[in-house]
Amino acid sequence: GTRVITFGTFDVFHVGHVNILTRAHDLGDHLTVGISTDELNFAKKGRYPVYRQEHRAQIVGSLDCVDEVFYEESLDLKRQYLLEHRADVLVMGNDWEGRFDDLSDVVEVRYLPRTDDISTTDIIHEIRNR
Ligand code: C2G
Repeated sequence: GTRVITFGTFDVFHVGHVNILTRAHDLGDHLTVGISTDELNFAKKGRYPVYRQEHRAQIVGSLDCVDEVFYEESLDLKRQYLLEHRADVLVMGNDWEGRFDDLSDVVEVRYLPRTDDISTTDIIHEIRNR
């Protein structure tokens, strides 16, 4: 069967996350999700996620459309992760358009449209301003 893989932080889990994960699931027979670690987020964005990695992994791993989760510790290990998990298709939101094209020799790279008008950052601001 076709093995699909995707990556993300999935902090303050919302409907945009549901949409990309269900669409990723529908592209194959098995979906693996790499959950960006707290330290990777700190390195990338200069802040820690609201939800710690264990909770983010538990939430994503509890979905019917997700078969397996693991921790993504570095952006530079993508190729290794794809091989370890025997991925056929890499799915990313189109905010990453073009960024992983160099992996096309090991997987089919698919960028799916993001869900409009929702993001973790907006939710954090919305809560803060109440
Ligand atoms: N997403 C979406 N629509 C939104 C918000 C997010 O489709 N409104 C998608 C993103 O495009 C991404 C996934 O949901 O594919 C997870 O988003 P983030 O948690 O923001 O992931 P990010 O921090 O970009 O981590 O290795 C790559 C990175 O670790 C991806």
